[in-house]
Amino acid sequence: MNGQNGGGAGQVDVLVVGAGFSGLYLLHRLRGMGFSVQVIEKGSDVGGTWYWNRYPGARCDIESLDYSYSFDEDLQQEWSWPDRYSVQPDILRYADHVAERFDLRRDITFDTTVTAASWNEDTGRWTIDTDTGGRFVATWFIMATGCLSASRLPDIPGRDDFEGQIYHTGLWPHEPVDFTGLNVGVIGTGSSAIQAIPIIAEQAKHLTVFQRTPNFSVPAWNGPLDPEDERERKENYAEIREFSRWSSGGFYSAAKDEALIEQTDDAVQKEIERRWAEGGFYVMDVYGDIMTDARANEVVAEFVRNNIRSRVRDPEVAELLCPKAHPFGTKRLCVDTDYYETYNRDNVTLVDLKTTPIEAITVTGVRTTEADYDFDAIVYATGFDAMTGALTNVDIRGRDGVSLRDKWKAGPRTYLGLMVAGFPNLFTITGPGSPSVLSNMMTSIEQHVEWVTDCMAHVRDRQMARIEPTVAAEDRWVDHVSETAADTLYPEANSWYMGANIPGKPRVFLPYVGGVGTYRKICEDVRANDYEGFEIAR
Ligand code: FAD
Ligand code: N01
Repeated sequence: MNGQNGGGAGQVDVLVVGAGFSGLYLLHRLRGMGFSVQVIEKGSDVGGTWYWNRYPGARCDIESLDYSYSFDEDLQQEWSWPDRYSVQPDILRYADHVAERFDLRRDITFDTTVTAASWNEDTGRWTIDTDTGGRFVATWFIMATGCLSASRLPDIPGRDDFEGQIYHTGLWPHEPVDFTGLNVGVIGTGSSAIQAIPIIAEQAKHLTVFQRTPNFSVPAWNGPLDPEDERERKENYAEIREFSRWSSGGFYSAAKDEALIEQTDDAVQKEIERRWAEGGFYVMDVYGDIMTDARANEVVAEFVRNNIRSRVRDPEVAELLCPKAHPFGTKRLCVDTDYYETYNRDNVTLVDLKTTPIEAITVTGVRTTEADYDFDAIVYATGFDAMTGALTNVDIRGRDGVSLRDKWKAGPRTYLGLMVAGFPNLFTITGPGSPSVLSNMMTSIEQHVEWVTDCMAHVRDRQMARIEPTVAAEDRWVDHVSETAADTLYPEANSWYMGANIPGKPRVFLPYVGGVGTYRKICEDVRANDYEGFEIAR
């Protein structure tokens, strides 16, 4: 069962799909509990997101001291991050270190994609097929396939006609790409683009950015990790991690409950500036009502717009870069280093696709309704089929052959984002209906992995063989997730949180917006109440 590469087949207790941070921790923990485990990974090595997203400028936007595992005290004390927000190669080096440290690779089969899985009611087992002809039989089937792993090229007419170099940020080549002296077009202005654009602009002869929707981006204030800060954090790591587990966003930030609209203008200005000076996501925690009250949100939104206006010299370009059609934070906040300043360069042009949409990709570049642009290279920073794409890419069939794709036609249905009625013993790590992408994913991954593995051990220890949610519990949870979102401003944006970036995808708010701590409490109560909402059977 120790296939490093190639097809492989056999019987195991647990089949895990994906060797990102979720899959690695699952493997380590399940092994420690005495389960036999096989991990299948499409890529040639570990790291998931950080294996695939090698575009220039790729880095995390949760501080590395938070965006790292907390489950092993020695690991978190011994590992040192060079930067406050680490670059992709450093995060990948960390994933590699974890795989080596815990000897994980021997149970991972690389270069293999899981294509189908079906539940056999008589045997109480999953049969899992791969693209290399492998077939595995497992009692437990865990999709650790990532929320942002199904990268997406938009269906623009003529897309395959372009004869220059084509890149997608989420499928970047392993060898460095040098844009020196090239005319480059970047399509998209989400988090990936905002990180890549300043660096591509430094290399390229000319860079043209095609923007459909401007995003709110805040400065990271990145730099080398302050040794004193590191020492202090590590001394208090246990406390800090525990705080994060019960926080709203899963990282070390004290969210303010007070309402912005009840403060004086002067106090608000000072508080936003204070949070702004901390950099990145900390500004989201500035007041308790900014994601629920449009008036409060607009105050922060205008603060960010004014910052854009102060950073971009050409007032027309600055206005184009100012988001006005969606509330602050309702599309994922971007965190940048010198993004807006890049538009002050002579070799950078911004094209507003709202007024001049793309008509086609041509042999030589991009045609909008206004002009033809010729490029040596086009970079698609066009994102992912988020949260559900990697799950529905696999033909998963539960009881009576019901397919997950069919069950989720009108939007994903899960209980707690963890399990699906009709699909016994299938778990989805950071699945739709859990806080996942609205949080520091490391915190959410650890919480899910620990809950799932404890649940499996519980079923085993009771001499039982299967667990699945009831339809009633699932229905209640789906309603709760959408009602919680409806109380916020999030549904107002055409975001990937809403499935709005994929034509035809149902418009449903995908993650659970109740907060990491609240969600953890719900999951712990479910467990304490003998897995309330689940049926456990022999
Ligand atoms: P992934 O890392 O996505 O791993 C899933 C793995 O499953 C992939 O390797 C994939 O190849 C494999 N897989 C999928 N389908 C199949 C299949 N059918 N068969 C075989 N293998 C399969 N989150 C944060 O909290 N903070 C950040 O700063 C942050 N930065 C990010 C930056 C980028 C560029 C991106 C894209 C995401 C970022 N995220 C961030 C989210 C990030 O995805 C998570 O933090 C985390 O890395 C997810 O880990 P995972 O193991 O759950 O999924
Ligand atoms: O993808 P996105 P991403 N024509 O979907 C545009 C995480 N992440 O890869 O907004 C023209 O956000 C699209 O336009 P619009 C993070 O969670 C984190 O950037 O749909 N444009 C948008 O501008 C993030 O949210 C980091 O109108 C088209 C862009 O492409 C998530 O991954 C870094 C188009 C896609 O933006 C995804 O980010 C990177 C079309 N047909 C990623 N189709 C960190 O910093 C799409 N677009 C940690």
